[in-house]
Parts: sequence; C-alpha cells; structure tokens
Amino acid sequence: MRTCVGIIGGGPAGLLLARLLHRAGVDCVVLERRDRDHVERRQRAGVLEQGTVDTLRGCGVGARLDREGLPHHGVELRFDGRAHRVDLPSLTGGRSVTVYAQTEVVKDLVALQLADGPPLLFGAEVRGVTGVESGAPVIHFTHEGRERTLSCGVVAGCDGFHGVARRTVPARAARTYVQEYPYSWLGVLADVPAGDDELIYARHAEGFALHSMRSPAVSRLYLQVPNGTDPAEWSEQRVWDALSIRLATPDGGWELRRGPITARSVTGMRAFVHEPMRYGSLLLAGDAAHIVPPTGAKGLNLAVADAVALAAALVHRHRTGSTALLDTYSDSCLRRVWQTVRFASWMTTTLHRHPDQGPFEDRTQLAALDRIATSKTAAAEFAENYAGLPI
Ligand code: FAS
Ligand code: PHB
Repeated sequence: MRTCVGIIGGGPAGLLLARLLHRAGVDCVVLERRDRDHVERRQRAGVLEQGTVDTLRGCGVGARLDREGLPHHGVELRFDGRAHRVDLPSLTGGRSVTVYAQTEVVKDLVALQLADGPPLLFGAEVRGVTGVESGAPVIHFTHEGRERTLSCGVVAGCDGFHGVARRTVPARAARTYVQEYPYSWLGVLADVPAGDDELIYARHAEGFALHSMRSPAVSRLYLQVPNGTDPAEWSEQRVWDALSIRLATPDGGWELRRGPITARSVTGMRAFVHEPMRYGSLLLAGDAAHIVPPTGAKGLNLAVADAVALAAALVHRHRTGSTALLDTYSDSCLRRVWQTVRFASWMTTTLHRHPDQGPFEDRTQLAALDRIATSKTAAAEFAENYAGLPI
C-alpha cells in the first residue's frame, strides 16, 4: 500500500487527523489494531473544551454533538466546607465546555470515515516503522493474518501511550519527563440522573471526588483511592457513602442521588511528556507523545489540539511545498503541552491529598482554592486553562 500520510492509531488523534487531511485533499490511511467495537466502547474522557467542540463542528462531525452534548457554563469547587462556582463564559470571553463522551466522539469520526473515507483498517497491528530518517518511511503491519507494508511520505504516530511509534525515535534523540502520583481514581458509571448539576470537584480530608456525567440519565463519578486498589473492594454502598461525604455541601442542602452502578474501574495517575514530537518523517500526536493526569479533563483535548496543528502543517506542505509549519510543529505543540501539563498537575496536587500530607500542605491547598473563590484574576486564570487554551 502507498499513501501520503500513514496514520498509526484510530483513537481521537488519528481519526481527527485523518478527517482534517481528507477534507483538505491529502491522502492518508489509518491503521488501527483493535476492532471497531473495542475502539468505540473504551470508557475514557467526558469533557470537551470549546476549541475541541469548534474543531469537531468545523470538520463535519458536530451534528450529534450539538443534539446530545451537554454545554456547561460553570464548574463548582467544594473545599473546607465551602462551595464556589467558577463561571466560565464571563471569565473567558464567552467560552464554555461540553460534556460529550470520548466514546461518542470516536463513534462519530469512525462513522463518517467509513462512509466518506479515507481508508480505516481495523485489526491492523503495526509492528514497526522503518526509514523515518529518510523521506520514504515504511510502516510494517499485520492485517487479516498477512504481513503488509504501507509506504508513505510521513508517518503520524497517533497510537497512544502503549503504541510503537514513539519507540521508533532513538534514545539519543529523545528526552522523556515522567511524574507518577501516589494515588489513583476509582471511576464509576451509574444510572443516576445528573439533573441540572454541573461538574463538581471536591477537595476533602478523606480524598478527592468528582461528580460528572455522560448524559441526563447517566452519571460519571470518581474518587481518590490508593494505588493498587481493586475495584471489587468497593461495594456500591461504600462508593456512595464515600462520595456523599466528600461531595457534601456546607449546609447539607445538596444531596447526592444514588443508584445502580453499571461500570467501575481504577485508573492510575501520571504525567508524561516525550520530546521532540517529530523525528525525521515521524510526527507524534496525542497520548503517543504525552499523558496528563485526568483531573483537568485535558488528555482528549490535547490530542485534538495536536491533530489540528499537525493537519495544518501537512496541508501547508501539500499545498505550498513549504515545511515551515512541519519544522515548528514539535516546539509549538510542546509549548501548549507543557502549559496543559502544568495546569492538570496543579489541579491534581491541589485537589488530592498526598498519603504523607501534613497540616502545612492542607493549608496551602486550601489557600490556593480560596484564592480562586475570592480573586477574579485567579478565577480567570483557572477558567482560561479549564475552558481550554487557544488551539
Ligand atoms: P488513544 O490511546 O485513545 O488511541 C490510540 C489508538 O492507537 C488506540 O485505538 C490503539 O488501539 C491504537 N494502537 C496502539 N498501538 C497500535 C499499533 N501498534 N498498531 C495499530 N494501532 C495501535 N482524558 C480526559 O481528558 N479525561 C478523562 O477522564 C480521561 N480518562 C482516561 C481514562 C483512561 C483509563 C485512559 C487510558 C485515558 C483517559 N484519558 C482521559 C485520556 C484519553 O482520553 C486520551 O487522552 C485520549 O484517548 C488520547 O487519544 P489518542 O492520542 O488518540 O490515543
Ligand atoms: C469525565 O467525565 O470523565 C471527567 C470530567 C472532568 C474531569 C475528568 C473526567 O476533570
């Protein structure tokens, strides 16, 4: 097989990149190792930044998002017996976020690509990439029991944290930055109406909790647990009791609705950045290049921003022959990546209780949250990052 852009990975980064390139007339092929059902059912992100929503609408996959997505114009911080709502539009010149699950974004992108192109091969496991230091890289993959190759002009490594693309960069040319956190998230899906609740982030002496949702009828909730926690250790009763305590409001006026838990999982927390995001004719995008702790709801949105930047660079070269945007792709993406990692890391360490945390850290965490509740400047800084930095 031969194409202009070989895309490894059919997650949000790879699928959006393919959509943007296809609309601009740049040939590409997506190779995805899992099957369609798996890719569309993986429970992950839930919150889309304004820039992500605008991008999806702009490339023709906004219809269902506009019908079923839940716009949210504020988020609530609960801490030290207080509750403070951060109004996003008034602090960011009109920007908000939208609750629309990553599973739905992927379904919309897959459906359009299967109907309209470019080629999307499921069950295509990439084994490796050769020739990235030349202008004629080759992707080696297996598909339907056969060893195959895809010759291309550039390779987009959109294959996530556990993919193969990043490993193509020789160690001498790579710098990696890793931060592991001493706690995890127990995430549950529950058949409980979210009502008109907005996203609620709670910092509590017993640990962090987050109230989110997937639809008007399905709630998505998280609570901080120790690393290595087995979800089976947490009965429904224990989950709801812990969430009720951590999410309680000062006057007890807000009651956490309970109901059947339909899914549960434990996710570790880490930050990871790989530099550079380009090596010869290999370009990395999304989780293949970086991981952010999920507290700030940034992973999916960062993948979208990379895909937009990479598509612009590839289309620019396709139309003008200039590699100017490709040459600056890594540096310009990494500036935004590090700003986002910083914000997600700050949210994580401010809202979670470190197992060895003492009274000093308690007070500085509360002071940081008090600052957002009492200073318009601090609230605006929070809101700008939360609603999403410009792509
Ligand atoms: P993805 O990992 O989504 O996609 C990579 C694709 O490449 C996969 O489909 C994989 O099958 C494929 N692939 C891998 N190796 C391959 C190979 N050798 N050959 C072919 N294909 C290959 N983000 C948030 O914003 N909020 C959250 O709450 C949140 N929760 C998360 C929970 C979990 C358990 C995980 C793992 C991540 C979570 N994230 C969250 C982050 C997540 O949403 C990612 O940021 C997002 O999926 C990134 O998209 P991609 O870069 O496309 O990578
Ligand atoms: C989610 O709904 O999955 C979600 C929402 C907000 C976050 C993280 C995850 O900060």
